[in-house]
Amino acid sequence: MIRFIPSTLVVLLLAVSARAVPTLDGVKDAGYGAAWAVQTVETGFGDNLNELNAAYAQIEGGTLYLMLTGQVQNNFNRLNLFFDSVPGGQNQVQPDGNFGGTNPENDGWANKYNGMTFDAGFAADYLIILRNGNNGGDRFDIDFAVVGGGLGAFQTAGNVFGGSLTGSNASALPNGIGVAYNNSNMAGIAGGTDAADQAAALAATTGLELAIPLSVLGNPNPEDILVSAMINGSNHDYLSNQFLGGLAPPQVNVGGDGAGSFTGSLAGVNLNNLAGDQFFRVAVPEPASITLLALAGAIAATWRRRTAAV
Ligand SMILES: [Ca+2]
Ligand SMILES: [Ca+2]
Ligand SMILES: [Ca+2]
Ligand SMILES: [Ca+2]
Repeated sequence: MIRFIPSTLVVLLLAVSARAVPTLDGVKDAGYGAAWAVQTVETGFGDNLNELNAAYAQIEGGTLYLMLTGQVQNNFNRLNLFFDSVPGGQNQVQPDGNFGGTNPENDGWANKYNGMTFDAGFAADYLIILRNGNNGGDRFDIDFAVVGGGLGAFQTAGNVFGGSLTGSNASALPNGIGVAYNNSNMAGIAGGTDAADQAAALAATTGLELAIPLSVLGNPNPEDILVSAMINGSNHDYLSNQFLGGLAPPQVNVGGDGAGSFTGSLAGVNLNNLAGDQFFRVAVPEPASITLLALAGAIAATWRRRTAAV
């Protein structure tokens, strides 16, 4: 009895510390555990070309690892990830600093998103833009922007995989963001507008993987990080129906007006008018020493009571 309790604690501690740091390779690691968002709608942008099957997250050593299974087409369509991780931010997106707003001018995103409204409860603070295609050779590009940070508040890096659509780069941006892309998914959800096969979505294991230092996101508490992921056209002005959190089926592409029309901007998109939250929470606190200590205390108390009873 006396030896049983310490060994239980040792096993517990080993189990918690054994979770491996994800490998940045575009393949979902086992350590990610359950998905934080699963696709709800078939893709309107092409099966196995543009689809977001599910989202996984893990925080290790002050870095958020984010895995989105699926792919974004090699025609420079944009996979945009907005983060709400600190107080304030933009629930309705402003134009860039050259057009009366406060946003950076990188990639022309802000003036196309100008007027788009996120769901209530989401006010964007940061944006990561991912795209790939062939322009003077195969390439994969990444941007990071501080929403509301002013014209120059961004970083951009082109051809981060060295002449390839796919690969891994652990320091793609100067701020330490790493990215990997594996575009080999040939399963997951199907094309269409109806309800997605969520079991198929959960079975997909390849796609986009990011390593994001929490310092880049304002050093938030892990449970305070919200992500709104969406596949957009190459000019940031025509949204697909691929969001995480997902849209309610049946759902055509969102387009620029929320109903699939091209309008030249996203000003007509109000995500409050589309059912569900088009964002998900990354509720993955780091292994909490406080929780472990509390658990150890509870076990020790039980042991003392049992010892006293004997
Ligand atoms: Ca991986
Ligand atoms: Ca915010
Ligand atoms: Ca598919
Ligand atoms: Ca919504």
